[in-house]
Amino acid sequence: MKMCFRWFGPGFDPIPLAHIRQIPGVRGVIGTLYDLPAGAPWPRDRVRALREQVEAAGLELSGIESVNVHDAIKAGLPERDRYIEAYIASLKALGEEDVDLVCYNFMPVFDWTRSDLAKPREDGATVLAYDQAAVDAVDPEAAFAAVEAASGGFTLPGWEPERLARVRELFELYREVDEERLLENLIYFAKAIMPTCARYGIRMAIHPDDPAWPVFGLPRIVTGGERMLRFLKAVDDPLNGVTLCSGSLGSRADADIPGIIASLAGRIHFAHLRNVRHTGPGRFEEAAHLSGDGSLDMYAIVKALYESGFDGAIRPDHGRMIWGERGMPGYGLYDRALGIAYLNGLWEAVEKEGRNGRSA
Ligand code: DNO
Repeated sequence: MKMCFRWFGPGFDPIPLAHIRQIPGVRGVIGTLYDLPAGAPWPRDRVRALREQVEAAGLELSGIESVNVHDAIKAGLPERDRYIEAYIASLKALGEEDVDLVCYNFMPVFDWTRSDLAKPREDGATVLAYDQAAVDAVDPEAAFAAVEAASGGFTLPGWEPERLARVRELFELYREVDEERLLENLIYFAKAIMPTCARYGIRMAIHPDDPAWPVFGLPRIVTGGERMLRFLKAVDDPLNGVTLCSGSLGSRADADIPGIIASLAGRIHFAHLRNVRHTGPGRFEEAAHLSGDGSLDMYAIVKALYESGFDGAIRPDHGRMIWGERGMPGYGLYDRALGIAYLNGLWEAVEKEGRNGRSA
């Protein structure tokens, strides 16, 4: 297992690499070229500069999150092949710089969605929260504008301002796209990039939809274990895998995350671990990583990952905003560092139990 930390890069992420280096057990950074819009080919020299910057801080560039997929590919427009070529160029640039893990998602228009970016909790922290009724009460443009207004001046992943200007137009693209079409478009994309992934040994890790159900009437297809498995079977290449995101899958109160992990064993290339607290039908808020603070059994999740043979990159996911920190909602240093300390403890315990033959 390689413990990592997501970092958005200079000018975007207020957390210095030197601070990340001091979190016990963190070896890797999950980086990105945040300023490049979906569809732009990544230049190799930019990837190299990022890698060198991370290495100069005593860390390794363990993967990219995200190389975003252009909506023309997701919607299956005639110009998708041009955008797939650009995506392949980005993969080549990454492969040539020895980056072998890419996280992406296939959600139309929006990435993750929340109705509140700073919901106060009883402990004085704030967290990201979701309430379906609140989302149903606004139109997508208003939702986008509200997220921007509440972002504290930070650009949030998946909510880049250039997309805001085009929300209406983006919705139009998906008028004829139902879930089956979206899945076909995903399969078409994955098949087209696999030869390049094979050439460089790049593991693709699709991220589940968050929340794991359709939002604003748009189709969503990466919403649970069976659907992920269906995609993995359709493009049955070991490099075609998933990001196991406990918080996204766990947005559904009925998700059996240890069961999903067991069913996807061998194809989980990356893990995002965090807790979530279910507060009612279609409602949840984020929590500290500790099992007791939310609705997920983090011990069972870490144990299932270990027992599945998972040996890849793990990162803590969103944390609470605590101790007066000002940062990107969900992406503060303090609570994610606390999350790492806890996840490291869980991992050490399940690993030692496993070695002693006391489990599975
Ligand atoms: C949310 C993140 C997602 C994730 C993308 C992957 O904070 O987990 O934005 O990075 O969906 O492409």
